Amino acid sequence: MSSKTDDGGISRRDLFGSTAKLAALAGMAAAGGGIASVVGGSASASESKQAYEVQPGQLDEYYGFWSGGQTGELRVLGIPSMRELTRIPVFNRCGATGWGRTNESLKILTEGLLPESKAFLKKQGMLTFENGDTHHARPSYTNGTYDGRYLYVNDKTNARVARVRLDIMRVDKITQIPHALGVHGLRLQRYPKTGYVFCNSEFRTPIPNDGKILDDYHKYKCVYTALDGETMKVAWQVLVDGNLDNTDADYAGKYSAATCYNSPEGVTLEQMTNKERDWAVVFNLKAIEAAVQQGEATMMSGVPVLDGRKAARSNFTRYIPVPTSPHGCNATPDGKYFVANGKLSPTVTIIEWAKLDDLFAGKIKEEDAIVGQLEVGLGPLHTTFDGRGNAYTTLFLDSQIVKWNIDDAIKAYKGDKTVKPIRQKLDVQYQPGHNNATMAETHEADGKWLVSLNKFSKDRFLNVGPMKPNNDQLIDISGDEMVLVKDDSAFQEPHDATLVRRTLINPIEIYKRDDPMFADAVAMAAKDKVDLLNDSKVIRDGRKVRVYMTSVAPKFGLSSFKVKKGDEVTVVVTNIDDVVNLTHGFNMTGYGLSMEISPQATASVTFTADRVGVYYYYCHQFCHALHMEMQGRMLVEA
Ligand code: K7E
Ligand code: CUA
Repeated sequence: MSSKTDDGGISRRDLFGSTAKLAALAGMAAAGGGIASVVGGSASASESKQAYEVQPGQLDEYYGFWSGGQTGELRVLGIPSMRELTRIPVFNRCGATGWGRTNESLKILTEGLLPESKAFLKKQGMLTFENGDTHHARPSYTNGTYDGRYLYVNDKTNARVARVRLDIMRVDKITQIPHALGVHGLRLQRYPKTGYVFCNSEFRTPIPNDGKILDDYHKYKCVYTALDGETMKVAWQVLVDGNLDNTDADYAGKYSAATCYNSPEGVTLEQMTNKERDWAVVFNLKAIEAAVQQGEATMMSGVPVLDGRKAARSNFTRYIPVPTSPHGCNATPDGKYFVANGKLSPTVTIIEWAKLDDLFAGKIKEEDAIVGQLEVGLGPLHTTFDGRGNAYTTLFLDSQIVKWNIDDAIKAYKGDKTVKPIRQKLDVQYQPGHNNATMAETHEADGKWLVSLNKFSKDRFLNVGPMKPNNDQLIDISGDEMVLVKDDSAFQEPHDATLVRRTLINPIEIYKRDDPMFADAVAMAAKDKVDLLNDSKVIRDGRKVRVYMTSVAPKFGLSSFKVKKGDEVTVVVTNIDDVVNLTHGFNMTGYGLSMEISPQATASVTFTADRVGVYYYYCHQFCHALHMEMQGRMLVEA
């Protein structure tokens, strides 16, 4: 597994010794030692340069897309107010929308599963996985900035990627990635557009994972996946060494990169961290595409797979040595560099995209692609940018954000002793993971606001029991100094957030009747010769019963319907109100059913009428003064 580049090039002075490394790990587990003092001047005395209060009735300047972590959902916030505007159900179940229970959502949650998952779930009596773990949510790009079409998000637990339609803020496709357990890092192709959704599978496994190889972990493999963001089908996979963590792409459509830990390819903590170097793996997209087109890939599970492991000596990958266990991988908005964040090493490593041409051509060595390595503090996890040449790195162990200048860091690495790249360190409360600044992952980075997503809140909020909220802090970065302006509590666990100028996101207010979300229900109604906007009627088809009804405040089109015990019943509700904000709901008592029907939408749900008696359905959205009266009865005869 060793290679000449493993220990080449970089000064050892920036590395932790192995003792300090384990102490750092212990610190991570125990929420750090204490609160670090402010280095390089406290900002607490400074005033925010911008208004951060958004007055009642005023609108925010940015959308913030928050991953919902272990809840499996997404959240949409307004920035700078930090008001939570909505939630988007993704991998979770949601009573407000019926996500995970309606026919429309179940189709999306099941159709992209791998055959082996479908078979497994069936035996468990489940239709789909019922949890998810979202870490990285990113809106789609055209020419290096957000285009408002889609947003993609990973499920680390079940190796899925979901696509959200930003016009309705609902998921429309979910794909499970083959040969992967735990899709963690996710970033998008920026140029010419998205394009690829790059997915890191974090855990090494036998491929195929069919039980023939179990404990022989040297035979495990890891894949880097490019999903086609339009078709949501896997375009290709590349086998890599080590465990992939985070990923990012350039601004030219030529390369992507991933941080990679566990170069010793162990399975215990000691084994995984027993080397001083891991890698930033870089991927040559053109070489990969050419090989796939020429049929050089092995087809596995219907997906072309190429070997980009070191031993294969391919032109698909290069392994740039960086200090052990790097974490965040962040491309600078000027398109020139990406930064690998040290985590166990107190450094960030700056790698120049343009040097990759020479690297893949064999003209330079791996370590020569590195143009800077700056000591920033303890536990650097993620870096964001202000578009003015500065970078902001979270220091998990120091509980700080460190602001540093990219050009100065490069000069210092070249030996210039006159520059001081570190501009400021600001305490945050506490243990930050990701941070992100407004538009920072586009060529339009504008350096106004930064959010620090802190894992621990300890003393910052009223005590809510042993499990505390996270603390998402808003920081003004528009001036020379960072100024902390706001705390915002968050339920577990918003790993990451993206801040997007509001003019780039343009959701609709009322559904169009030809929306693909409910195309199946519309087609079913057409077969039944039902006009969804006008008809409310029951159609019996053997033991299948289809109940069509309209909803218009404050009435359902049917005040009752009758079925027989054991019938398979499909209720289809169409909201014919053509009024902004006038959403109705449909809940069936005793049957565990709930769904949202927004203006001009159709929603449907199927169940077996196994409980005899009288059951009420009611509208669950307070839609009218007579909302309580918006109800009807399902009569189930024995
Ligand atoms: Cu650092 Cu999953 Cu992006 Cu958490 S990851 S923090
Ligand atoms: Cu419709 Cu309440």
